[in-house]
Amino acid sequence: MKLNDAQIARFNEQGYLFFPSLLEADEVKVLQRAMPQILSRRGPEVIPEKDDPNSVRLAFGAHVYSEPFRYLPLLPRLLNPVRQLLADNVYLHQSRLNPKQGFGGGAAWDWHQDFPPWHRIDGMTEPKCVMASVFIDDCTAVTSPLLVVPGSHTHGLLDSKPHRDAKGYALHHIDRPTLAQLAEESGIEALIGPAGSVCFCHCNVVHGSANNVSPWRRAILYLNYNAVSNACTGTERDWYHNNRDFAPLQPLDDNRLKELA
Ligand SMILES: O=C(O)CCC(=O)C(=O)O
Repeated sequence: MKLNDAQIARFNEQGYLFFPSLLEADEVKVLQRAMPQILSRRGPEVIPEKDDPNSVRLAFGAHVYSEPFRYLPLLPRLLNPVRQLLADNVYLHQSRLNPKQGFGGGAAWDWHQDFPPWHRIDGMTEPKCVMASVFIDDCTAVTSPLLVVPGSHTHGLLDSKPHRDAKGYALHHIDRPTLAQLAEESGIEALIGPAGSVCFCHCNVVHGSANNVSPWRRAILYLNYNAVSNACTGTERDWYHNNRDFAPLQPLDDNRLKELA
C-alpha cells in the first residue's frame, strides 16, 4: 500500500489516518487465536489491571514472543505507510496489546499523548513516531472505542502530569482545562471499525478511552514505530518499553500472516 499526497496531507493536518478492514478476516482470526497464549503469559512485560490482578491491562512485546504478532508489524501494508509518513526507515520502539476486557474489566485511559514518556524517559528526541493501532476485535460505540482529538498533535508537547506505576509504566495525564479547550476547538472522534482496521496515528495526538462496560472484549494492538534517525538514547527502561535494536525493519511478503491461517 502506498499513501497518496492527499492522505499524507490529511495525516499532517488531523494527526491520523484510518483504514477500515486493512487486514482480512482470516488474518484477524490468526491474531485472535494467539491472544489466549499472550494473555496467560506471566512476566514484567504483562501489566495487570489495577483493580483486578487476574485481568491483563497491557501486554508489551508480543511481537517478540508470538509468531503472528512478529509478522504483523512487517507486513508491507503497515510498514510502507509508516515509512512514508516518517520519511525514514523505522524500527519498533515498543508494541503493546490492550485487551480491554468486557464487563468493566478494561478500565479507562485518561487523556494523554504517548510521546512525553518516550521523550523524557527513553530519550526520543523528536515526535517522529507513529502509533499504528490495529483492531484485533471490532471496535464499536459500545465497546469503549479509542477517542482522539483531531489536530491535537500540532500543539506539540502539552503540559501534563507524569504518573508512573510500580512497573515503570508511565502516562502523562492532560489537565481538564487543556482537554476542554482542545475539544472545543476540534471536537473528539471515536475510532470505530471492524476487527482488522488500522489507524496510523501521530504520537502527539491526544487520546483516551472509557471503561469497557459491554460484555465484549475490545483488543487493540499498538505498534509504535520510530524513525531510525530518531533512535532513543535512554537506557533506563526495559526492552519491552524501550527496544534497543534500531535495525531498520524489512518488509515480509504481504501474505505472510495469512499463511498461518
Ligand atoms: O486502548 C485504549 O483504550 C487506550 C490505550 C492507550 O491510550 C495507550 O496505550 O496509550
